[in-house]
Amino acid sequence: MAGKAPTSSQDFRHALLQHLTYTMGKDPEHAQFFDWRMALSHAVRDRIVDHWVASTRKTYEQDGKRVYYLSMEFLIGRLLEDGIVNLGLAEEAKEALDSFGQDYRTILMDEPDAALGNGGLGRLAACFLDSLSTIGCPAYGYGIRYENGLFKQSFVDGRQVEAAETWLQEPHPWEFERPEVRFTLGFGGDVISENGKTIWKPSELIQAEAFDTPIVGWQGRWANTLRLWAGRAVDPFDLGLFNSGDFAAASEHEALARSISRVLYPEDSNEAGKELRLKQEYFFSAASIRDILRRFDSKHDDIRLLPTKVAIQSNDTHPAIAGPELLRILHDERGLSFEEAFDITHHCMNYTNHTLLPEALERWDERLFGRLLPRHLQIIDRIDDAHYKAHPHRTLSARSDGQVKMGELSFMVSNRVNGVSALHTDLMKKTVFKELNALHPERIVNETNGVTPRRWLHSCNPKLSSLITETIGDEWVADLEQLKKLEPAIEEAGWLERFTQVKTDNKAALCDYVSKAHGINLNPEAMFDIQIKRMHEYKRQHLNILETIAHWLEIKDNPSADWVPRVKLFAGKAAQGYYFAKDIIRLINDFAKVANADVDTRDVLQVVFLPNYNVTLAERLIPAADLSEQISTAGKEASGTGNMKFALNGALTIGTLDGANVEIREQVGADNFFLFGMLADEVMQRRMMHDHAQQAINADPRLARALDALRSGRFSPEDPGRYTHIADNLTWSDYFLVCSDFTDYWRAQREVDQVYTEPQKWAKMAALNVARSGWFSSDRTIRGYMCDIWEAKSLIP
Ligand code: BZD
Repeated sequence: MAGKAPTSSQDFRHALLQHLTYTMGKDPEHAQFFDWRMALSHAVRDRIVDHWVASTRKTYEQDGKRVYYLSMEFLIGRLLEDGIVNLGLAEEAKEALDSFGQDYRTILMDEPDAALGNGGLGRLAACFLDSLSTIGCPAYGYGIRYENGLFKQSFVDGRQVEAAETWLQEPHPWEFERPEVRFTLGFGGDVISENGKTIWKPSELIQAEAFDTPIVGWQGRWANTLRLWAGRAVDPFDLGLFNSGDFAAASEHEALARSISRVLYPEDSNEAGKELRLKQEYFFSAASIRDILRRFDSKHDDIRLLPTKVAIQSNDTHPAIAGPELLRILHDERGLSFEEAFDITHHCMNYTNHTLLPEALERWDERLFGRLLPRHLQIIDRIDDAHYKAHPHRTLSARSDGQVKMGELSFMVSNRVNGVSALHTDLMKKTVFKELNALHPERIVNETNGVTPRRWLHSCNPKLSSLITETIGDEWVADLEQLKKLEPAIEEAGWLERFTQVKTDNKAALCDYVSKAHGINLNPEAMFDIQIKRMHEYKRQHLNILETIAHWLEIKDNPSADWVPRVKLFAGKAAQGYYFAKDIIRLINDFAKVANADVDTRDVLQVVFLPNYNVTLAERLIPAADLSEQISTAGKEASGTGNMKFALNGALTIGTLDGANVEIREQVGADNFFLFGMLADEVMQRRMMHDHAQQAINADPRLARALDALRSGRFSPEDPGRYTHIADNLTWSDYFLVCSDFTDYWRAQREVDQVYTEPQKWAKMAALNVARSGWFSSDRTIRGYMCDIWEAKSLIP
């Protein structure tokens, strides 16, 4: 049956049994969850492959423009349910498993979560893959097949402990190894001149081998490819060394080559400056460029047509070396003039910026860069020279102060540069790319992020999805703006009650999970207030916990008052070397221990930090949220995408005017959003005051009391000084203006409490958030890229 698409439950049952028997070599009597999951995955995969082959064939036939999305990260999570849902096979799969006495959910949950990304940037890439396939835009995702994805997080005495992630330990059913697609890449060595030609002679060679994963869109109308590269040695095994008894040295080349695709570097890691990271960036960018050219060459003789067939998107600057690499091949290897090579490269390349934080803008020491990529450093100098000739008064360059600046380089090489929310794009023009924008005012465009409704509503929230489909039909899944049609229903008798019931059921399901997985019983009647994201000072998880501490102290003053019960949930990972962020995790855990044990307060306030945040945990938490915490310092969060997922699932946002919060508030209406805090320009002004934090502390006794509680050691009696440095940091430096925003945050939180006591009002606001979040579909974002940046077309008729 393999390769033939099963249609009915009967067919599907047969396909399942075939794979269990012939792919897994198991008898149903003895099959484990793993065997059933693999058999199911293969049955679904066969069906996907049919669409995949048809799409690939059509792409070759039509020979239109292809989009290449280069990203160091694809945070794809689990794929089985995605495949089943997109193909509309859920009923068939359930029935087939049922008939063998297997539980569908349990089998789905057996799949490891592919965490090939750190956070928003990687998850955005995964949502984009889903939308590209749903829209039918011929596209390839290119990245690295990390053997170890983002670390697993656990807590020991409240502290984050990291362990290696091992998603590839079990066979991965979704990928196809392509041993025939291999490219040899070089590092180091010399650049020489021969007969007037410049030739790079690398001293170290490595191979990149392709692994393909089909990505099927909604209703299987199109499927694209995610191609991930794995490092391989050119000569994997030295028989001479082995025979001489040096077994370890005999395989050393292979071990070294594999290390290039071994680990995902964590965001903000102090280690990120290491040579291996730069090697990873060149490795996957160079392999992808070769693959793109090979595909182009198979159909075309005239390289000048490249920009009509190829649009390359660099997801942040991590793949920025792809530009100089393409230029090098066109100029050095194919003999085009530098100017022509640059022109072609420029018309193929585009760059998305995801941060304005100066410390996060990628820069490389020019000595390291020149040692690994000597020819590319020369090419970057020529790009600078050419830019200088065209714009003699400019002061910026891609290489200066002993560094190679990947943001500036990307800007100069790219045809279009985009920000990820309206505010962020505006700030990009005013700050980091001010000078370059003045020279190239047409280059920067905005494409506000979005999320795929298939995963982030249809799959993760089946009850809300059913209610929506019953109310307005099912076209919303591929056309999310249709959610607007819910608005009249919200006014109808009984609808809001059903909507509220869905939330109640989702909260009960989360309580059940937390109880089973962690032995903690949450109060299902309470408001579920959730902050889930990477741990970072600018995201201000410490503002949240400080306000929670202040609130707890007030409850303790008067335990019998009429408090609105809350469950505060946190989840998120801190980079291994980011000690302040790790201390905030520990503080939340330490405080939770004290507060959750306090008989005076525990009925109205519970605090839980759930370990090992990943895509799967987000899928459980978001449908159960009442309140979404989006409280970054204005001007610092480029967009956010979690904020969109929460609104789409009927949570209300408490947030600053930062990133895409601005557009969420515009869409859902100011009345349906709890706004607080300074605006981006007020933040900049306020920071100029040397004593901004002390002024804020002096003006707000609640804040002063919370900071005193930190200093007193109340939450860490065994080590009273543990959090003094956090209190000191906030008092004396407070770069992210936690203290200055505290009072208004407190005010907004009390407004939240007030509205929560009026269930009708709350439910209506939440329902309006769902109805008005259609614009945040990544389908809309991808259509924007196709039109404004790539000039690409859908091949679905
Ligand atoms: O990108 C995030 C931004 O912080 C979010 O505001 C935004 O919504 C998303 C998507 O545009 N940035 C990241 O996730 N960045 C990283 O993960 C990262 C990874 C490696 C190195 C540097 C940053």
